[in-house]
Amino acid sequence: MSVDLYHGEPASNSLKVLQAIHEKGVPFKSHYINLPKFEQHDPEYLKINPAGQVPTLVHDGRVLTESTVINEYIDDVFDGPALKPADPYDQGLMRIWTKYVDEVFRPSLSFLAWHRLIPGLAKSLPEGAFEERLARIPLKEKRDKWSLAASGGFTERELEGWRHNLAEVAERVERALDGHDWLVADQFTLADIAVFAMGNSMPRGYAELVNDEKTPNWMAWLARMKARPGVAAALAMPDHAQFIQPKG
Ligand SMILES: N[C@@H](CCC(=O)N[C@@H](CS)C(=O)NCC(=O)O)C(=O)O
Repeated sequence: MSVDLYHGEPASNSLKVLQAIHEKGVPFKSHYINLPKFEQHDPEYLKINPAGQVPTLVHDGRVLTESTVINEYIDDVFDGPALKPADPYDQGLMRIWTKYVDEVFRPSLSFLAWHRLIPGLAKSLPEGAFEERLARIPLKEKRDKWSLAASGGFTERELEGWRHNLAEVAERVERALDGHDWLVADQFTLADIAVFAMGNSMPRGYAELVNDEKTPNWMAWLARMKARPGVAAALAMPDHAQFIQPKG
C-alpha cells in the first residue's frame, strides 16, 4: 500500500487532512508544497492536481482532491478510530459542519486574508512578477479574486459580509460546545477536524471574536483538540509559510 499526501503548512485545508491521517494512524509519505513559493503551480504538481491547490492524496496511484472528500475517504478506507458518528442523522449533522466550513468559514477567512496580504505581496515582488504568477493560477475564479485583492478592489460591503460571517461562526461554535466536549454526538469527528483547521488561528487572528471571556467553550475545545496526539502530530508538520501566517 502506498499513501502520498501533498500538503502545505499545517493550516487550513492541509491541516484538515493532516489531522485526519494522523488521528487515523495511517502511514503516509509527506510531500511538502511551499505555497508562498507557488510550488502548487509547478507543471509536475499540476499533473496530479490541475486546480493547483493542496491537499492532494494519492492512494495506490489513485488521486483524490478536495480536503473534505479526502477526509471521508481516509475514514472509510483505513483502519483506526472512526472519525464519523455511526448514526446517519449524526453523520448529517457532521456534514452540515463540514459544508459550513467549506462554504462560509474558510472562504470568509481567505478573502479577508487576501485583502490584507496580497497588496503587500504584489508590491514586494519585482516588476511584472506578480502578474506572471497570477497568470499561472489555473482556476479563473482564484485568479480574478487575487487580481482584485491586489488592487484593493473588494468592496466594503463584501468585507463587512465576510467579517459578519466570522462573527456568526464564533457564536455558532460557542453555542454548539455549550455543555459538550465535541461539536457533534459527543464524540470527536470530522466536524471538529474541519472547524479546527480554520479555527485554530482565530484567537490570534480574530482575538475580538474568539477569546477567554467571549468564547470560553471554544477556547477549552481548542485546548482539548491540541492535546490529542493526532492533532498535535499534524500541527508539528513542517511550516515554512511566511505571508500566509498569521490568520490562515
Ligand atoms: N476545495 C479545496 C480548496 C483547496 C485550497 O484552497 N487550498 C489552498 C490552501 S488551504 C491552496 O492550495 N492555495 C494555493 C492556491 O490556490 O494557489 C479543498 O478543500 O481541498
